[in-house]
Amino acid sequence: RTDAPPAGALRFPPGFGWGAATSAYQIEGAAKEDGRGESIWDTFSRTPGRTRNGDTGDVAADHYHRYAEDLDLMRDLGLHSYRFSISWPRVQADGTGAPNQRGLDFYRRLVDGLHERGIAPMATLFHWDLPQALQDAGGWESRDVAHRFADYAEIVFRALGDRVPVWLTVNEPKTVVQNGYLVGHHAPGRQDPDAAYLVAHHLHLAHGLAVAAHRATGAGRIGPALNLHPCYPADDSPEAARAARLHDGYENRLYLDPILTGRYPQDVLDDLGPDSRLVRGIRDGDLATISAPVDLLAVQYYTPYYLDGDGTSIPRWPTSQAPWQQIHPDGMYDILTRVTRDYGPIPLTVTENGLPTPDTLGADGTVDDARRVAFLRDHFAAAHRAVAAGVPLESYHVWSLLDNFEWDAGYDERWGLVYVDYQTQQRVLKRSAHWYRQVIAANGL
Ligand code: GBH
Repeated sequence: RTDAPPAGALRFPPGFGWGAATSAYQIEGAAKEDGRGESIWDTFSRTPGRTRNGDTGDVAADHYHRYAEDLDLMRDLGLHSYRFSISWPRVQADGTGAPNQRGLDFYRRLVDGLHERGIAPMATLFHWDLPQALQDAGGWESRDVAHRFADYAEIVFRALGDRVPVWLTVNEPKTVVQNGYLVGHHAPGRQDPDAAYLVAHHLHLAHGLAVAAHRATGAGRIGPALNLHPCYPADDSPEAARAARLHDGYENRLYLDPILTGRYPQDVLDDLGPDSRLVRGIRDGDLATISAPVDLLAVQYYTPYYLDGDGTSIPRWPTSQAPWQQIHPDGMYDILTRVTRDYGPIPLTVTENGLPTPDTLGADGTVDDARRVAFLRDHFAAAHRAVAAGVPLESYHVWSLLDNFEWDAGYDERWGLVYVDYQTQQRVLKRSAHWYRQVIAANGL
């Protein structure tokens, strides 16, 4: 193997946390077990035409049954931290009322298994699998759902207590807004811009109410998990500069500002107009709730945008197997340094970054994902430059630990460090996993 560069060429700070990430619906399967209710992703993926090949998360990587084996893989990799999400409908089948103990027990076993292996759990409360019953009651268009989320969060805080050192509230509210309510490629599959931005407000409110519940009943640290995108103007024109700035408002500041500054970005509010449901949906006190102090900010970076004067995103860098992803490692540096510059020295963790590759299991039993190795090496190096520039980055989680259900792309896109043969559920460490183990051991490249 020539993957390993000279040891110590790029050393991360002592104690830097190396991790990997997953989410419940994407890996667990066991869709009908132990009292789990249905989520909007069950409904969506079972609706013909919604996902590639009609794929669903019914079985996924069967992690619900194979979690002990997966914990051993994490230990073999040498992970310091594992980011997973908790399935709301496992904890409350209909999203309200008494907790389902069997659902909570699964996460207790998982968290205990992490501690036994010296791996720090990082739990996301919501990674898109809203209980279907709450969707039937209006979903995130309903302000009440934010309060139901806080109740759910409190149940989880009480059940897992001090065994989870880092909590994340809502994974990528923007993706719910854009893919769930604008483009419609994700559950609940709507195309309603006016609803979309009200949904953004209620997701922010859910975040803030969960932070309040955490201060009252939780332990450890808590923060939001935002996917951020540097937005570059495609030329030197003032039109392109303006378009990039507004796009930055919709992609980044609409999510960062309410939480970290207690204000919505005025350019976005102006662009939406005074009659938008977002503007009309903001009540007195909401922004104080939303901007309750957080302990850290989780950043997820996949791709930049490059915008011409019309605001059209134009391709500039090579794309991955995911057509939306342009590979631009400097974007990692740009977004981390920007967040620190504009929002102060809040502790940062990268909770997702990764690449899909068309992996196959070779006749010799290996999986050669050289492109993933190169991608991660370049992005780790960019993060290292950001740390050297003073960014308080404390950990980095690769998306993803395992190949899994990639939402509307189904099982076609493989994002894992670990290959999953879905026929047998056999796990095989890819070349990138072996390489990552060396990175972790060396604390650098
Ligand atoms: C993350 O989203 C998710 O948190 C994670 O669950 C997911 O598996 C991972 O990234 C990899 O995708 O259909 O053309 O409208 C990343 C942000 C937002 C990127 C939605 C893809 C769909 C573009 N994603 N977007 S499109």
